[in-house]
Amino acid sequence: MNRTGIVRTATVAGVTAALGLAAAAPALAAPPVTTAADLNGDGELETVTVRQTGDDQLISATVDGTSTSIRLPLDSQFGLEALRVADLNGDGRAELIVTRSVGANTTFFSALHFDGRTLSPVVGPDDQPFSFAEGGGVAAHLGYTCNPFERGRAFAVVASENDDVSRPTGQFTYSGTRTAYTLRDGALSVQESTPITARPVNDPLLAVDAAGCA
Ligand SMILES: [Ca+2]
Ligand SMILES: [Ca+2]
Repeated sequence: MNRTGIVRTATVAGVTAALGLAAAAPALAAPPVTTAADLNGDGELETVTVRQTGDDQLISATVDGTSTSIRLPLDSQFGLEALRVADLNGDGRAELIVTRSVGANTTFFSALHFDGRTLSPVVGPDDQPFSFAEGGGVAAHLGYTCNPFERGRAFAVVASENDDVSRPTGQFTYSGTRTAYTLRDGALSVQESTPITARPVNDPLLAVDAAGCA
């Protein structure tokens, strides 16, 4: 008889039971989610924390000993989502991508910029906090990436709709816009806006990859 094997099995079962109990315990409050990002571009990572405060998410960081925080609405149905760290202009200072709402197929984001003292929303050409999306399911093709531009990067956002969802999946085409932005001092300017007309999903104009901004 292999006694060692029995003991091991019993131990694994005990651990599983313990984990089961832990999982069944009621969740009191979502724990804060931390992310490391070099906000000021000095080569040292800062810790950025996002925590739920009622219907909001409070994003806070300490840079060079000074704390900064900003409060944004939270999709309370979905809960806290980790921040994405990006460098939208390739200047070595991180921007933060914050999940604002989560739909069945589409996630909406805004971006934060650290100006040397505080975190503030990245604004679009209209001077309003910029919003962008990823996903779209069958009806749309949405996303973003970053591409090399001059000595840094451009931030490219694709927003397109399926031309005819009644077609077979392999024949879907999308129309919309691919807009490349440059980010300076927390504000986006349009570098290039390219219409997308009835292109298949594998067309380069539709290419998006969030990792391109990491
Ligand atoms: Ca730093
Ligand atoms: Ca940057």
